[in-house]
Amino acid sequence: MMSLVYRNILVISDNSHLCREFENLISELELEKLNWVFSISPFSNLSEFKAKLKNEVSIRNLKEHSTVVEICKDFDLVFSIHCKQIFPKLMVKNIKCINVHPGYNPINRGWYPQVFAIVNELPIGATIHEIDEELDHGEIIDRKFVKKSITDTSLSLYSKVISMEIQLLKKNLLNILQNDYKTLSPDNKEGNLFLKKDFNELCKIDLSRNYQAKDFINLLRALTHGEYSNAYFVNPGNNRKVFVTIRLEEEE
Ligand code: 0FX
Repeated sequence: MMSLVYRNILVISDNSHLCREFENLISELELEKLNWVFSISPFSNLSEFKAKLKNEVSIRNLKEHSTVVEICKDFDLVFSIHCKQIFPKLMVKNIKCINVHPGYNPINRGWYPQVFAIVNELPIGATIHEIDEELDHGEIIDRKFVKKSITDTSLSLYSKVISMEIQLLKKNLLNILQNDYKTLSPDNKEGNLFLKKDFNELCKIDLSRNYQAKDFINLLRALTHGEYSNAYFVNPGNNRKVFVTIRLEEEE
């Protein structure tokens, strides 16, 4: 007989696709009997989440002290499924908080990990870890690399990482709910940390800068992500941004 330690569980997310996958996993593992509550950040699109999820969704602003106090009172476990709000100290000190991160900690801490993995030629994967007061930094519950190929763009690599996050959740969710797992603390806990401002900086292409061909192709691969307008240079004729993407095709 499975003995679940946690029963009142808050899931905070700003990624509706992954959140839906998480709901599916709850059904697959027949865990609906637990008290699952789904929330998003104030800046996410509530109607998008309402349309996608089976569960009810509400907004929780972690900058509001009263909200955090209420969470600490009402829940004994919190999952961040790509939640873009920083978890306040009060919360991480009082409740078990778990993060699902689209990077291999501590190599790929921070924002848009696959972008920086391509630019800096770093390995990449996914991680489930306990949340501490620093970003993507807590004790590691599980992590796994994905294969990065020279033809990957940000989007194709991101898809592999998302699949790995789902696989890791499938493998670890029951153990987490039973509080039955061993954590790992790497020697160099700091690793690499990249932020949104680093991404914004990468996007500006200086037309007078010299690059090695490999580095320039890597930069464009890293900034090519479906319909997003990321990399750009400024048209000297009219000062308007010109957005650039790359298409890679390996011969048969
Ligand atoms: O939810 P998420 O996949 O993840 C982000 C951070 O990367 C992650 O480290 C953090 N733990 C989580 C809370 O938030 O982000 P997203 O859905 O906003 O973007 C997904 C990918 O789309 C991103 O990795 C790169 C790409 N993208 C996104 C935006 C908004 C772009 O290439 N350009 C953009 O302007």
